[in-house]
Amino acid sequence: MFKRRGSCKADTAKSDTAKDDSSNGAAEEEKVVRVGFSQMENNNPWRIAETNSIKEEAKKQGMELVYTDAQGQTSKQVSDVEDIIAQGVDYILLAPREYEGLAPALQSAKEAGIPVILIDREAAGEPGVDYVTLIASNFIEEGQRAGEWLAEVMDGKANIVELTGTTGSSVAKDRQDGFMQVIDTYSDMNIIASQTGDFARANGQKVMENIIQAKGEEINAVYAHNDEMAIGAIQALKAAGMKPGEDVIVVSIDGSKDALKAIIAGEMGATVECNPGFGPKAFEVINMLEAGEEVPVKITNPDKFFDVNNAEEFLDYAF
Ligand code: GYE
Repeated sequence: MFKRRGSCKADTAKSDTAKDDSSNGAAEEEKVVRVGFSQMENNNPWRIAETNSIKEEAKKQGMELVYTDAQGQTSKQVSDVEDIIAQGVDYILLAPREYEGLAPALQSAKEAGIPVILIDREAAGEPGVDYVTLIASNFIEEGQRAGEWLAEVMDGKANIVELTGTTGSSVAKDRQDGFMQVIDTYSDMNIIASQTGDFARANGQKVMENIIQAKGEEINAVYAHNDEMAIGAIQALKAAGMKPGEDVIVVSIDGSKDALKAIIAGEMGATVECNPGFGPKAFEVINMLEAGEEVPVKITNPDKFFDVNNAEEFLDYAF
């Protein structure tokens, strides 16, 4: 029998009664679990890897996936979630583009009695009440690790360009905060420019081009909130006749295949891993809810760290 959503406090009594009713016999036993997945965009390899991981795992689990892509628009993502709710799914996997912006979607799902599992970013709400759990990396720690590596390599002295992620996202805020916590302890580690590249390669390149025009040779380090923007920045540096890896040390986050290749080529210094393979964990949580088990309100993914010492070794592993 199904003990669907047994541990989610967001449940309404009404839906529990309906779902827990095993008197329907065989029909109920065979019911396919339907999962909505609201993706925010698919504009970089990290997102595509995450989408594929969720799709593959849904298939493996024999569950039906109702999938939407908000194409980088927070307002579309809110209406995507409404559409998913209207389709009467059993669970929603939500990768929220913005922290505050997706709060209304959490409320709509709560009103409909559909448990939401947040993946990879946070949205404003109370864990265990407005959503079941958040599966994500520790973004503050990612920022700290990038900062520590940079401070060591630069001997505590650097003029840093920071390329930030999507404005209003929990991840961009945390990666900035974590990095600053470390940088602030060094008097000669300074951010000389900080602008958003929206987690995209082309934007990272464009923003970096402008910053190079303003700051030129003053720049000797780049901290990008993800690999795509770091790679865009490397392209901008090269186009301006500067040597990434020599004149300018680049550190970022994600651990993509392209980033590891850039490390091997000597153009990128290091990248903190942020693994996009959310499928297995997300569906493990769904299975736990199906079994009526208690789910922790936060599930933190472990992250590796890649630099010149292990980039080659992990090239196949990377997405
Ligand atoms: O680092 C980035 C993506 O939310 C953790 O978003 C995720 C970040 C990831 O677009 O590449």
